[in-house]
Amino acid sequence: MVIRVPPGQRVTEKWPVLHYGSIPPFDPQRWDFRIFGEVEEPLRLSYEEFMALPKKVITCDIHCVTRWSRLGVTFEGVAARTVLGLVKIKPSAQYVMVHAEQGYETNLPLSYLLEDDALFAYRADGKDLTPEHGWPLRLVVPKLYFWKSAKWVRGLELMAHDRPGFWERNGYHIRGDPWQEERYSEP
Ligand SMILES: Nc1nc2c(c(=O)[nH]1)N[C@H]1C(S)=C(S)[C@@H](COP(=O)(O)O)O[C@H]1N2
Ligand SMILES: [Mo]
Repeated sequence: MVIRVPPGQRVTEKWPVLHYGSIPPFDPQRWDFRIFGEVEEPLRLSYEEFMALPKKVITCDIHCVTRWSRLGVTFEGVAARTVLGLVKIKPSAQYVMVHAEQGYETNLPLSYLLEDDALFAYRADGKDLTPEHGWPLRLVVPKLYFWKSAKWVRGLELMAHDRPGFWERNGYHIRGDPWQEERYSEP
């Protein structure tokens, strides 16, 4: 049997809503997605351009650091790999800061976004994402705790050195691997 629930997690059938701040408004005319930092040339995609990228569907389990896990969620969107394939990444790039609406940001090693399960999702379980779950676009990084899966995502900053994001500055682990129980940073 394959063990699907990381240590210290409880499975929930519901999908809790969890975020800091309020649900941002969405205006497709003003929305853009930017890739900048350690790239040969920064990129800006309009909403229309982003939505024209090839689609991918994944099914994965999600694990929140507050100890709920939801198993077998199907997400539809654009592979993070596909999005990153649109720029020339400098060899110096090792980490990424994921930027979302209202200044939310979260950091992760670039390697997680190049795995084949990392996705920028606009649908979940066969329906458009609801605003509280990140409409119009959220990141999904199944191999890390769910706080790394930024809702209302607007861009990626490639970085040579790691830098803590919002929750990471507020006590959460710098990496956040649920299988290693990397929940909080050492006091
Ligand atoms: N923009 C943004 N994304 C965010 C957060 C947030 O506060 N702001 N919270 C994170 C946390 S802690 C979790 S557990 C998940 C929750 O996603 P859900 O509400 O779709 O379950 O979103 C993550 N993405
Ligand atoms: Mo979370």
